[in-house]
Amino acid sequence: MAVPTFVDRVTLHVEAGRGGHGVASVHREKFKPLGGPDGGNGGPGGSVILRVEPDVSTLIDYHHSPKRKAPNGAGGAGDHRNGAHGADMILGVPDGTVVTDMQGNVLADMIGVGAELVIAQGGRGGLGNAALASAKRKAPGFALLGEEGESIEIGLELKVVADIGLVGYPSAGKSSLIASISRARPKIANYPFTTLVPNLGVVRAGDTVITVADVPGLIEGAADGRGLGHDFLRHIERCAALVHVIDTASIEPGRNPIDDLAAMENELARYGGLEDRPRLVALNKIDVPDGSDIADMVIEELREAGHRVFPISAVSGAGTKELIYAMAEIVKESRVEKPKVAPTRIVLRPWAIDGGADFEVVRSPEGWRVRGEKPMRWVRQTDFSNEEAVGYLADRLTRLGVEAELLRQGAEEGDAVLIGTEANSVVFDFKPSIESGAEMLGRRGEDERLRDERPSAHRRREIAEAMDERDESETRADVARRLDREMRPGVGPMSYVIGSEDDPDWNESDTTK
Ligand SMILES: Nc1nc2c(ncn2[C@@H]2O[C@H](COP(=O)(O)OP(=O)(O)OP(=O)(O)O)[C@@H](O)[C@H]2O)c(=O)[nH]1
Ligand SMILES: [Mg+2]
Repeated sequence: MAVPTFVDRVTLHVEAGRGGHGVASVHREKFKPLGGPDGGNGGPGGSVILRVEPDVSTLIDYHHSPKRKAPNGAGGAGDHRNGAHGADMILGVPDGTVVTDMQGNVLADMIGVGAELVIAQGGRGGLGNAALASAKRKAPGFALLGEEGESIEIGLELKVVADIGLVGYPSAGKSSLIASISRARPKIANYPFTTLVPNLGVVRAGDTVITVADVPGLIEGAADGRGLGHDFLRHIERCAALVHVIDTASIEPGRNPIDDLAAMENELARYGGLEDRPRLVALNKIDVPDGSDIADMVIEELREAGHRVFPISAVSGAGTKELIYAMAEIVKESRVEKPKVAPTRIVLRPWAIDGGADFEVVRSPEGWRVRGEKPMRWVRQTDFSNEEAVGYLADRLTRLGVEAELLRQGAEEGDAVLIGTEANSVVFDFKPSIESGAEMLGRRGEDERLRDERPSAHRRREIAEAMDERDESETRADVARRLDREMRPGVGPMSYVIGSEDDPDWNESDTTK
């Protein structure tokens, strides 16, 4: 089998980047071993974004590599350096791509060049300890973890966006017609099912520009899977009108324009949903003498039955102008009725942002289950190997009112409290009102030097003292610079990661306790 060049249905697994972790770091200068927290934040992970691109006409790329992951955010660093953002991953899709979840629910119908869908949001970066410092917690010895990026499996299905769809038996001349009236150059041959994938052509009729889709041929029983089946009819679902291309010169027994038209209508009816679309009938191949005779024979009957009929020749071009103008008229009318969606740069989010209460507490056999966007996010951000970080989580939950709600519902000390998804939750022992931040602070929080005097205050005092003995010509800035030179020769500010070997307070026994 030939290698496919057009694919209109794929399953794609996308994963956004994880956010970088924040870092717990302390600023250090030579004579100021504890300058304050300076750990930077992690960068957010890249999101995965689907975007309608004008030059993409197939989903083939995703057929070849059906897994895509956006880059992670970088971790924060000392000296207030934030981690780099993970770049967003933009996945180009053709106009008319329908995005579904694996249950088949439509998440978005992507129409119009530039339409965007953030399909997987990058994880937030974790805050570094500098950003976590507060009046109560001046030098946090922990940082928040970056969060996982969202990941989701989706279905992409292309439904071509065109104004007019050409339908007809194989070899009726659909591809020949589109080649004759537009610059599209589909394959044309005298064997059935030459066309295996839809072709789009742009047709001009005066000042109206319309797009025409040529789809594979239909045969009787297509709805039962005969021929190419009728799956590809999805590519004419969006069309404002259909043009029946009927072969007047067919030599196959049992074929004639009247029966052909009835057979096509029958298949369209079995596919369903296209009943309301206006139809035009093109009797093709009138350049062939037999074809012209047959066209003359049936044209009145078809018109009497209410059809708008156009005898044409895709090869000679006869009659195609009238057909084009009739197509344009219908399209113009439908555009007036249903004006084109103007804003193309819509950013859609498939998941509603939690709008209700911040959390809820429900009793389950395993214990008290806390549900809610915030508590779950906070748990994900918590480094459970760090007691102070766990204390910070407890504080946040208390401030949100989780503890009060647990007490109100009758939770008792020692009860299990679960936060997270059913499959993956963190279990706590309920211990009401003990873990307020100040008490939780470990060794680092006890460092009173930081409390008495912030580094800037200390420096101001140093400078003020030196000002009394300065040379006449020295300004305050000169004094400050001289002090820096004298007191910190050759040593610029630096920082160390808490718990690392550079941490002056670090020793083995602490980390193993
Ligand atoms: N003489 C004549 N031949 C035509 C005309 N239109 C198409 N043909 C011929 O009919 C054959 C089939 O034409 P295609 O355009 O490939 O037909 P199709 O409807 O696209 O067929 P499938 O893609 O197989 O469904 C080719 O040999 C064409 O050259 C016409 O107006 N006059
Ligand atoms: Mg064709």
